[in-house]
Amino acid sequence: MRKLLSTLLLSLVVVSAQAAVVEDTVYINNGLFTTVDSNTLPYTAFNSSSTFDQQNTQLFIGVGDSLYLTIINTDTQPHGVDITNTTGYTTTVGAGATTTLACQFNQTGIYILHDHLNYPDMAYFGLSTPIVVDNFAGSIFSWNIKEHQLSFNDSIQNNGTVNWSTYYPEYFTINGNSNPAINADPLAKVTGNVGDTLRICVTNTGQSIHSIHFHGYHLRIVFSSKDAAHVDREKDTFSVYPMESLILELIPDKTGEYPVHDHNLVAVTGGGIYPNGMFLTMIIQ
Ligand SMILES: [Cu+2]
Repeated sequence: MRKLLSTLLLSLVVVSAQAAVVEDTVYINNGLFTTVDSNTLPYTAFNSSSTFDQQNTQLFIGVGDSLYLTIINTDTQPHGVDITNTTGYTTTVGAGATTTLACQFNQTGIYILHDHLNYPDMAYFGLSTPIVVDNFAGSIFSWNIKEHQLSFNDSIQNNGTVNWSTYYPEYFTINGNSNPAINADPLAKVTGNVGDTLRICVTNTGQSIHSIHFHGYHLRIVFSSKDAAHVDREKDTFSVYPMESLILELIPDKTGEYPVHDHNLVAVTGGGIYPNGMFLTMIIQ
């Protein structure tokens, strides 16, 4: 018992020694999202500067870190700020206003910073991005996966209502890009060497279920926001529900170029054209 206690105390000391204070600032910006076929749709994103970028900024912190987040709303309407699977971090930020949020996460996982007002409309409209909490020292890739329906974005931008039972998205993106642009994003493009341990964070901030299929490999589930019982399962296809997330681990044992795509094949299209959707390749050397 005493040994157990001292081991526990020791591990507490080790955890607190690693924890850091992280300060970050995100801007809420309204702008135009450009699709793979050069359509534009209204969009609102969390960005790292006051310039609109359709690629949401993602946050990465260690387990036990204290995150002091400043949120600056450059939009002309108020927005909500909330974090999935937490309590006590819910607030709002007025048009042109700034708010701060202090939070801490004590387990490896992914939480989604999002706008909870008119839910899920604004979260769908772009205001949803992962906060990855992981002390993993190797290569971490992170995919914010999403789908888009032009008419829904037009309607939300004009303060209209949308009928989710009629949702029929025509664009599918990872970190704001469709194939082939996904492959130019170092946060999305999985690259590594045989024997490396790679982690791939998958966060679905859309409103459709996405089923991600890895060719050539099985990956181990390190974290599942939806079902903790799935941890340690090794599979090649992973369903990710809306506003849910997974951390997957891959230790490649062979070289090659391996496709990854959404097994729901409409999600590999963009504006009806294949393969301009959720598709990338992993490069193992
Ligand atoms: Cu496949």
